[in-house]
Order: sequence, then structure tokens, then C-alpha cells
Amino acid sequence: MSLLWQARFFTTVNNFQELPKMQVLEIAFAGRSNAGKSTAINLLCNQKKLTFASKTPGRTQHINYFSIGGAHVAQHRKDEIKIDEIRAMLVDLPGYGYAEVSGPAKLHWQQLLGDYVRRRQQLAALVLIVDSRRPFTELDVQMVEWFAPTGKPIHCILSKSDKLNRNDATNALRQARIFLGSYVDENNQQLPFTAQLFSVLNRNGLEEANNRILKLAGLTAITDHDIDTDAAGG
Ligand SMILES: Nc1nc2c(ncn2[C@@H]2O[C@H](COP(=O)(O)OP(=O)(O)O)[C@@H](O)[C@H]2O)c(=O)[nH]1
Ligand SMILES: [Mg+2]
Repeated sequence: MSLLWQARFFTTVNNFQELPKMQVLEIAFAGRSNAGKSTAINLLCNQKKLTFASKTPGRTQHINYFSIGGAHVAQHRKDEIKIDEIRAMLVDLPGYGYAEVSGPAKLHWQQLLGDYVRRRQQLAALVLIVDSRRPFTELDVQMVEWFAPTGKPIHCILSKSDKLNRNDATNALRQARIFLGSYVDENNQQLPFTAQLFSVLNRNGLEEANNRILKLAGLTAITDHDIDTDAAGG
């Protein structure tokens, strides 16, 4: 069992000003629409319908929050004790590159997305979902460029690896690491950018992604079972 399995829908946000005020670390999931973001979040959280809200018409361009810990607490219920129990937030960002969104709506979410990744203090790391067959489109690069100046980690999940043969998958991973490795800070030090292969179909990379996300969120990968064993052993 992973702590991520505790994820519960928390709130939907459509403006920077509406973002939760609480000081809890956030891990945000970004990616082109159809990259496999919702499916990946659902698998990581072991819930079939967690990201259902992200598919509700009118909400697809919103930021959806899922809390880890303090289950079933809604933001607008003033239940401070439960709110205190929230240990981290998973944040489902609007998918980008969706052709049918245009005009003012497109501008609005681009701005919201850009503001969020560049300015959100609580944001600890970005999990970037990229289709392993179509790595780093223009908009993915845009996302990396927005986030790189913050110096915070990006973990790139190359999704749908089951669609590639072993050779092509290895190649996709190598190329992704080369691309991400080309980003450096002002001291010419590589930024903390990592990548892995992932498939919802055959669960390739599930454990790696889980452990990585828990670590980025400041939650350890220790299970209840491990804690019990340690206590007994001590
Ligand atoms: N073969 C395969 N298909 C996947 C995988 N992950 C997602 N998909 C499919 O890709 C499509 C888009 O997935 P979805 O999670 O809705 O993408 P989102 O728009 O990024 O949230 C769906 O039809 C999924 O079933 C995967 O690992 N392997
Ligand atoms: Mg989705």
C-alpha cells in the first residue's frame, strides 16, 4: 500500500487567487492532453475514478487538487484539525495542446498554467507526463522552460511504454535524459531533472514513479508494514 492511495478530491481552482492558502507541499502533474496523465494518476493512487472531475465538461481547463491524508475534507469546510492532517497535495494541471480550445479560454488557462508553475511557492516538483512515442513537443518544452528557473525538480514520466519495443523504449528514455540533462542553473550545474518509462497497461515503472513522487512530496516510501516491523525490531 502506498500513501498515494489515500488521495481524495479536494478542490477545483480556476484562478491563481483561488489556490489553497495552506502550506502543504504540492506535486503537480502536467502534460499534453491525451498523454496519459489521468490514467497515470489513477493508477498511482489505486483509484479508478479519482481524476473523474478533470473530465467533467467545464472543468477540464481547471486545476484539480487531491489531498493525501486528512481524507474526505473539503476545502470549504472549516475543519482545521482534519486540514492539519493533510500531508501533501497532488495537483492535476489542465492538459495542454487541446486543439478545440481557442481564443480567450486558451489564453486564460495558458496564463493560469504559466503562473502556477512559475510562481506557486508550495509547488515542490513537477511530474511531466510525456507520450513516449512523441517526446517533448513544443508545449512540453515550454513547460520545462517555465519551470527551469525555479530550480525545482522535474520527474518526466514517459507514458505508454507498452507501445514501444524494448529498443525504441530504451532510446526514448536516453533521448529524454539527454534533453532534460541539457538544462543547467546559473552555476552551470545540471537541474534535478529525471525521467523514466511508464505503462499503465503492464505497470512498467509503477513502483519507480510511486517512490519518486513520495520522495518529492516529502513523504517517505515507508509502508505501514515497514513501520510495524521496525517498531517490533527496535
Ligand atoms: N497503451 C496504453 N494506453 C494508455 C496508457 N496510458 C493511457 N493510455 C490511453 O491513452 C488515452 C489518454 O489517456 P488519459 O489518461 O485520458 O490522458 P490525459 O488526457 O493526459 O489525461 C486513453 O485512451 C488511455 O487509455 C498506457 O500506459 N498504455
Ligand atoms: Mg485527463
